[in-house]
Amino acid sequence: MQRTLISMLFTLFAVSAGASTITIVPASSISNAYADESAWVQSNFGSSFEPETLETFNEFTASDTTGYTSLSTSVGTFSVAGSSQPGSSTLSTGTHQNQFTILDSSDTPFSGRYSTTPGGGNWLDSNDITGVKLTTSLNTLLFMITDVNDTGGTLTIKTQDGTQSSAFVPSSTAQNGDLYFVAITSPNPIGEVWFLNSSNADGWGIDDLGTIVDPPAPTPEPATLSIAGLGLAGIVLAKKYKTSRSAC
Ligand SMILES: [Ca+2]
Ligand SMILES: [Ca+2]
Ligand SMILES: [Ca+2]
Repeated sequence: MQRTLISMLFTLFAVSAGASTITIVPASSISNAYADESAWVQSNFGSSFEPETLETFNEFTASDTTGYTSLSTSVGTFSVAGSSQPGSSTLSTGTHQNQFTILDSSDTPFSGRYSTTPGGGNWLDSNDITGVKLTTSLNTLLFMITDVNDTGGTLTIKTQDGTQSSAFVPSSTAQNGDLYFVAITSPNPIGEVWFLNSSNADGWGIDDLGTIVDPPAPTPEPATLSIAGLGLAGIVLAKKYKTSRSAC
């Protein structure tokens, strides 16, 4: 009973912290994650909206020896968060520096992180550093994230307005490589999103970042247009005929 009350208070606190919301949904497979994404978009914005992927990281070169402190992408700029710590040099490999990396399945020194893009390719990897920041002008940000909290760390996602969540629930059967769909939405541009890890030996991979779109209604078929055009021409001709007859 007391636990319920505490969790209710905690929920209220999380909601009142800021205008944005963070939704974390565990997924059993990549296709399941995309189904969760579509369902979330439709239930929050209506059936005319759909998710649109903007960043697959496939335009970058994957390398476990090249790291970044800042990287401009289609959804905003990723950078190393202030006071971030480098990945452990004994427990992780990668660049051994306070940098994040772009990896693919042949380059990765980490297990359980992968591209969620259909057909494979690259992802952005935390390289086990403890803080990554994304600065974005989007109001709604959608993404897939892998390998969270599998070796004792806790990942917290926090937005600029103070909203935060660490509601990752690893599956007991497939903890290494666990996949989540995450949605962040705000009435205003989200601004900064922090990915803060409690351990420098428990990183994660992020991929397929995007937003929501409301596709325009399909344009009428050319045949329909010409029929409509003929109808309009008919009305004009009839009017002209009427006018010329009344002039007689
Ligand atoms: Ca990818
Ligand atoms: Ca792992
Ligand atoms: Ca991990």
